[in-house]
Amino acid sequence: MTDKPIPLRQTWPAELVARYRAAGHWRGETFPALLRERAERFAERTAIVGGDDRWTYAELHRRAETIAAGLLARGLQPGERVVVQLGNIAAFYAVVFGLFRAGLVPVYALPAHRSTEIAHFVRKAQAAAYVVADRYDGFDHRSLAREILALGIGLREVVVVGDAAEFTALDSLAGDPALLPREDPDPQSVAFLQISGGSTGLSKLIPRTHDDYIYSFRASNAICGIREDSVYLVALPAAHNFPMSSPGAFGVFHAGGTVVLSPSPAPEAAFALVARERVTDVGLVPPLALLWAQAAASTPHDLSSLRVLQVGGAKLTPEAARRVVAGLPARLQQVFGMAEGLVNYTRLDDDEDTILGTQGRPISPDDEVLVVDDAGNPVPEGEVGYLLTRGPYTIRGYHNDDAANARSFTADGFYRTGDMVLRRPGGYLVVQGRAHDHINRAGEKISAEEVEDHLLAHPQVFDVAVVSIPDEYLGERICAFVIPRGDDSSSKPRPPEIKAWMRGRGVAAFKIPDQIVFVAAFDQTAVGKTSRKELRARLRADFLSKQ
Ligand code: OOB
Repeated sequence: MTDKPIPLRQTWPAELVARYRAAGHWRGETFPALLRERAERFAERTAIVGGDDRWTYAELHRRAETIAAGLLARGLQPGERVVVQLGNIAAFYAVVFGLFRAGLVPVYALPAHRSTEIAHFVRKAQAAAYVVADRYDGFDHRSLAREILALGIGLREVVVVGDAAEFTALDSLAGDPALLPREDPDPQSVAFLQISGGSTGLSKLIPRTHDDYIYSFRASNAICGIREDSVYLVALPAAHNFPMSSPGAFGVFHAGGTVVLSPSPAPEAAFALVARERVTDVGLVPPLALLWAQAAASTPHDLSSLRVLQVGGAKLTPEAARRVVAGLPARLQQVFGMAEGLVNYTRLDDDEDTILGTQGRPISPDDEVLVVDDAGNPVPEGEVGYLLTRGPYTIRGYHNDDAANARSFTADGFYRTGDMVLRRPGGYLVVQGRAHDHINRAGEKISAEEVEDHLLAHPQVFDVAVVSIPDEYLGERICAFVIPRGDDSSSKPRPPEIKAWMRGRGVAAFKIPDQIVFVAAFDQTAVGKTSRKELRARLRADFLSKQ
């Protein structure tokens, strides 16, 4: 790649750095040191259970060291970025800790991502390498790797877990330990790039530092009661921020507990693991929590080890919360978080009204939360406004995206979350929805604009508006209103064809519209005066009124 690498940076003003350190939030911990120390302290304890793998802390550490030296021996340079697309397999954590150890920077892709998303991450992060599983969920990731390499966008190395074909096998990596950095990284440096839910267009890259991220899950551990004897089930995709750090797998590693990986979040797969491994904690999105609560009534598996059931990623309504509480033998904890930083939890000892009716309050006394009106002025407590936040683990800017940064951050460094909330006494937040068009499909965030962009490329699509429609199971589903090209109805494409065509463009399956509605025209009277936001709102309202 000829482009000069854009440096990874995430900086807070000096007075805030001093405050976060003085408060003991930022302690100079780093990921390589974290694993090394846990491997000393908890050497023979089980760190990870996934498939046939059952690794102790010593084993995880040994594997990470080997991967780190092996990647450097392959010519990767500290500071370079590596897109990691692995499912819920033990190797995910060995790879990620290996990258940290080598000073390489993981970029977390989800298993569902396809060529469009992966190429975007490689370009935006200027990634030098891509780590994939040979196959996951029936999909051959090596063919995707071939496609990305053929684009000639700077990728030099592909590492494969399993059958590597022409690529480098993870298991073959080896290198002289002398290649490894002698010192731990700067705790203020960027450890990895997480991806945003993508409220407009494709996902943005979120640089998180060692200090800020480790603080977020160490403090989460205290709130969620994660300890050495905790057994945490990763049911959602391991690369997502929720099961990664709220308190997630990293929280559990910090505490010396055990992380169990479920290949699927469905009750059939997960319940057997809960019973066999005596799982104590799990995080789910609302539709899954409802499914679990329903399936628990008739399962032969013993779920009595469950202590805390966390639900987040999308709104859990009070009624749904009641059903979850009634159906499962665990305490409910609502989690309202974002990959950009801020995470809110209901506390385990909160009263029922708070647990059922709010999305919790921030982790940190130094999380600054503002709820403001259109003009940016704070609204009174109990009134709905836009949520802005700043604090010791919330980013101050995206990587390599000036336009998004200008939009998403205020001059004094508050992140505009895009969420509408109201604040109750005690700082508890109740999420009301999104300020801008974006679909929260069972916790997967989808940009209406991104889907519209794809559909507009279809030769028989004249215009399109993509909206979220309330859905009993998913929370929201994707509905595309399409004006076909020409007036010859025989040329009108059929919805399955449009869906297949979009799949063929190499986009994650969760972005394919669930429903396609053909319309003759969008309201002509307002043409030119209507923003897409208003158009989408009107189409949604019309559609729902006819249901
Ligand atoms: C989590 O992170 P992201 O980055 O995938 O999505 C963040 C967005 C929030 O801005 C909000 O719109 C929505 O997801 N959200 C919720 C919610 N939790 C997240 N909306 C309503 N109620 C909730 N409980 O989704 C995430 C990151 C860390 C922990 C948990 C979730």
